[in-house]
Amino acid sequence: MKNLIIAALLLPTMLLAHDYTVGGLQIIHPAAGATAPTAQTGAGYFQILNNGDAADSLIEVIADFPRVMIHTTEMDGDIARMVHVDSVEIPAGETVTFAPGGLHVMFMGLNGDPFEVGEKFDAVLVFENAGNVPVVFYVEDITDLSDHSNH
Ligand SMILES: [Cu+2]
Repeated sequence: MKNLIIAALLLPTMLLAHDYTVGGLQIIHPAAGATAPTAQTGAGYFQILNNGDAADSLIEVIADFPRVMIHTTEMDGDIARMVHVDSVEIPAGETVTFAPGGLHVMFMGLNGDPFEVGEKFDAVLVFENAGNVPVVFYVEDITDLSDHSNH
């Protein structure tokens, strides 16, 4: 990840909430959880507010990893399972939260380059109506309750 750090942003990340507004959508604080050194996957989170009059859908996330997917977490008895979702609707007037234990973006194929606190990386959130929204994920110390060992 080191080549993706944005050198200009050297301020303490914990103090900086960041957000992006496009049309009626507001994307709040994209953040990814720091991973173990050998992790193959990392997870990203944010909130999306839809202040507009029409629903929109997050249909894809693009970033510089071998594979990026939108997942949700479903409970199968006591076992949390990852389920791939094709799109996430953001209804008008509502907020959708990506958070540990629920919806998340899965960055796959870290291949020995783990997410470390303080790093940042670029991504593009692709919405059906709002189009491509470039964002920066901040890597933070986020407790991930879900088990990512099997994908
Ligand atoms: Cu996942």
